[in-house]
Amino acid sequence: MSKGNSFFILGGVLGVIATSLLFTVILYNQDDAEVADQGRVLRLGHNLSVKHPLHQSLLYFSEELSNVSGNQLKLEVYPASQLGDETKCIEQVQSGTLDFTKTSTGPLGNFVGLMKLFSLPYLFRDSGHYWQVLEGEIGQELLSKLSVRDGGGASGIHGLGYFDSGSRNFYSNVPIHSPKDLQGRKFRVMRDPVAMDLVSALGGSPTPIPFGELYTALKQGVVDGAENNPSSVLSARHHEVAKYLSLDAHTRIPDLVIMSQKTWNKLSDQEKAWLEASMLKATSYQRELWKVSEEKSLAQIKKEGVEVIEVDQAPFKLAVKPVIEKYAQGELLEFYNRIQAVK
Ligand code: EAX
Repeated sequence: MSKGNSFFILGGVLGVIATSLLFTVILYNQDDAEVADQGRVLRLGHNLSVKHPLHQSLLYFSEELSNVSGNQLKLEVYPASQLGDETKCIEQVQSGTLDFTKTSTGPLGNFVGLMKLFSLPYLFRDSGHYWQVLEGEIGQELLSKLSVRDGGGASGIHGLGYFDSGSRNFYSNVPIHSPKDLQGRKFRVMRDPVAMDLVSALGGSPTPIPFGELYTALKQGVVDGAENNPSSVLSARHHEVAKYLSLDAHTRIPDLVIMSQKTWNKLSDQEKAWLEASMLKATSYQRELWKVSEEKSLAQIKKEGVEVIEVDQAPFKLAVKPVIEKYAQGELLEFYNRIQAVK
């Protein structure tokens, strides 16, 4: 090979390398431009209606996130069980096919046993006690424990923050004044073993049904009643098919915004900070909205013909004691005692 030829070949090779490098740089910059332009889009699925204050709070969370990140991190909210009921959404979050869900801690107890704590009857004295615990050291500790599954190891879930979900009360097609009125009747519960035991302890038959299917179940008489807060009753129009609501306030189970640990791990520190800041704002927004909504919803369902019954809570508290004894064991008992000690 002559000197001239090898120079020619070398020149060709260098040319190809330079061209590929140039294309790589152009393509890389284009990718970057796209991320900057469109932002990262995450998805959240939940089971409540668009009329529910929780949905409005999630939209607020999404707006805050777009604002604080200058549209670099966005959240799409899919309501009304479009992406599945609560348990299905938790499973998807765990496996990483869904980024976020808003769920009651009720069904979460099947994934992280410690969450059953929140389903214990009369755990909190009132709304003040509830928020003092959730916003304090105990609440934050419990939130971080969501990432650990029973017996150690990762759960795949990252807890982001609590929302108010008020107290849960029985509503039915018959008036309930005391536990004996539950006898021989079927009550819908979440997919939550503690809620099942609670209804049984009061003498009723617990029937787990996804929230999105409950209207039909009540209408068709598959169940005689259910238990929830006034905002959920009204926004799902259950008051059309259950004419009595008893203010027994047997539980105060929080709603939670949870994330897939896989998604969380993919985010930059900046993105994580944006999420935390928006969640904090959404939490205070939701608390205010909740207070108004709870009162208004109760007044509205009364206006639409529901009889609201003030009950003596004492016989309810007495009947559910064995449920507390059954679940308050080990670590859960430690948290139970710490919560009771918060004044
Ligand atoms: O998270 O299923 C239920 O009864 C829950 O209260 C509802 O999904 C709120």
